Order: sequence, then C-alpha cells, then structure tokens
Amino acid sequence: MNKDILSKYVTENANIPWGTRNAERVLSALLVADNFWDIVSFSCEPLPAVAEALKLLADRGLIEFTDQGVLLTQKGRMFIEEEGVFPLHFHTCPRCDGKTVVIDEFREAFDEFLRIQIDRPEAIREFDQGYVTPETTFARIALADSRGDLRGKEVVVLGDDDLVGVALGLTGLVKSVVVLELDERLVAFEQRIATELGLSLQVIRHDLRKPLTKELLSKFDVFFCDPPETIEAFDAFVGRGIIALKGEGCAGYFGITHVESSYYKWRLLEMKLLQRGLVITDIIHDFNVYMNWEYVDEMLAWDLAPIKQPPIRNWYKSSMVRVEMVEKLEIPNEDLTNRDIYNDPESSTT
Ligand code: N4P
Repeated sequence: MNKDILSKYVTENANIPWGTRNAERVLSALLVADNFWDIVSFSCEPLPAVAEALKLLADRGLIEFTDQGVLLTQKGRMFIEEEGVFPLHFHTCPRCDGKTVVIDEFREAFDEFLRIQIDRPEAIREFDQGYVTPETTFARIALADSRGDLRGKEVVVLGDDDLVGVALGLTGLVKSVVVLELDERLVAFEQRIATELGLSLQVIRHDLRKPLTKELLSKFDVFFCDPPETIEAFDAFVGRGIIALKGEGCAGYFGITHVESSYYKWRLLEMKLLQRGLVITDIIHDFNVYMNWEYVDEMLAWDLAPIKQPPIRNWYKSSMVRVEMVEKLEIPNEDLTNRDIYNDPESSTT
C-alpha cells in the first residue's frame, strides 16, 4: 500500500480524478479527526472520493470503523508516517473565524435577522437546499460592503434559502434588491417579511433553469448566489447572474465547496468565468458555514459514508468567491430546463 495505489483506487472507483496530493490530504485529516464528516471537511476532498479512500484503508487494516468513529490502527499510523504525511495544523484567526470580516457594525440588523429567521422554511432536499449560519449571511454583507458593492447599488439574488435578500433589506445599504427564488415557501416567507417591515425587497418566483426574463437582463450592479455544484447548475445560477449584470466593474458573489467539487471542476468553472469576461478577485476559504440539514440520512452521501455516524458540528463549508466583470460579452440566455443541475460524480449531498 502507498499513496499511489490509494489515488489510483479512488480515481477508478469514485470516477473522480485523484493524485497523490489528494490522498495525502485525507491521510492528514485522519491524524486530526475521527468523525467521517469532519474528515471530509478537513481533507478538502470530494466526499465520494474520501469514502472510497477510507474503504480501501479499512480493507488494508489501516483504519477501523468503531463506535468512537474512524480510528487509525497502529499499522495505519506507521503507514502515514512512512509516507511522510503530517497532521494538519490550523491557524485560523479567532476574531473573524477566517472570514476576513466581522459583522459588528450590523449588530442591530443582525439581531433582528436572528429573530426573523427562527421560523424560516426548513431546508429541503428537492432543491438541494442547505442554508448558511446567520453569521455567514451577514459576513457576506460585510464582505460585499468592504468591496464597495452595496451602497447605492442594484442587487439581484439568484436562489435565496440563505435569506441574503432579507439581510440586505434590513441593513438598508443598497438601492434595491430583487430575489429570484423557485421554492414557494421561501417566496412567501421573504414577501411577508418585506411587507411587514417595509423593506425595499422584491421577490419573484423563477426557475433558474429557464432563461431570465428580458427586464432582468443587464440591469444589476451585483449578484449573489450559492448554486448546487454541477456545471449545469453553475450555468443556471452564476451564468444568469453574469448576464443580469450591467457591464464592466459589476461584481458577483458565490460559494464553491471541496465537498462536491474537485480542483478539476474548479478549473472548468474558473475557465467559464474568464471566457465570460470576468476575473476572480477574492477566494476566501471556509467563509460559508452551513447549518446541518434535516435530510442527512436520505442523501447519497449517507449511502456512500463507510460509517453511519451523524455529523457532530457544522462540517459543510464553502469558499466565498467574488468575481468582477472586465468586459461585457454577448452570452446566450439558454433554456436549461431538461438538464440535471443536481447530480454529477462529485456531488453527494442531495
Ligand atoms: C448543499 C448546499 N445539500 C447542502 C445540502 N448547497 C446549496 C446551498 C444554498 N445555500 C451549497 C453549495 C455551495 N455552492
């Protein structure tokens, strides 16, 4: 057994391109975590790949699945040491939790948001929902404000189980917000809050697989979204966000994970951004922290998990990406209705 055997096994069995560096990351994570979901989270590798790797390691007697979780055997520890792999060490800033921004200035709006979100619609599997912590929603506001993307700006939110539209409305910084959302529960919820509190927030029911209506094209300064991570979903969310922007200097924000996307997929997505006239200005690791959702044992990831232990903390995280338009290009507003936007070999949490 060595890193090479491990990475070849995963490439074949998970159908995700893997090399020795990917294998190393799982071994490093095994030295610091015993919960399957934490191992996935710390390794920064796609969940189906981690699951396959652990299966082979268990077969070879290097790890054991116990009531305490995933444990390295004596043989396993020796193996990792011989491979020259070291435990991970985190040096995350305790003040901002690695987000690079704090939300102190929005205290009042944040407290109100905390009250409002208590009866928000629960995340459902049908739309691959999974919302971020309230702190994360507000950190997005703090980040965008720090880049000058909110004050006096016209903003569109494409899919909003994170309630970014409500948070923007509460802070009152932007000129206007339009939310496009498919889930009727969320449309009704955000509409009710907007009316009750008199927020300048417009909520439109829309399926992003369908083309944007004409009056939304080239109308906004900034977009926010947090799509499922297939190429198709990227086109439906980020792609539509891009064509909704007015032109150069306009910006977009979205989250991308390691849990459901390898660097091969990251590269494809980054190439799409460049091709469409944008550059990446910021990528903030683990910026977005998701609340554990209720449908854990219904998702594919639960079947793939080689040990059926529930998550013990908020393990699902994503990097925050900010993009800016350098050149406004003609991009088709395609109909994606018949595409599967939820499933590919790397995705597993739907
Ligand atoms: C998926 C969450 N399946 C978790 C549950 N994804 C959508 C979340 C929308 N807030 C996150 C994908 C990150 N791009």
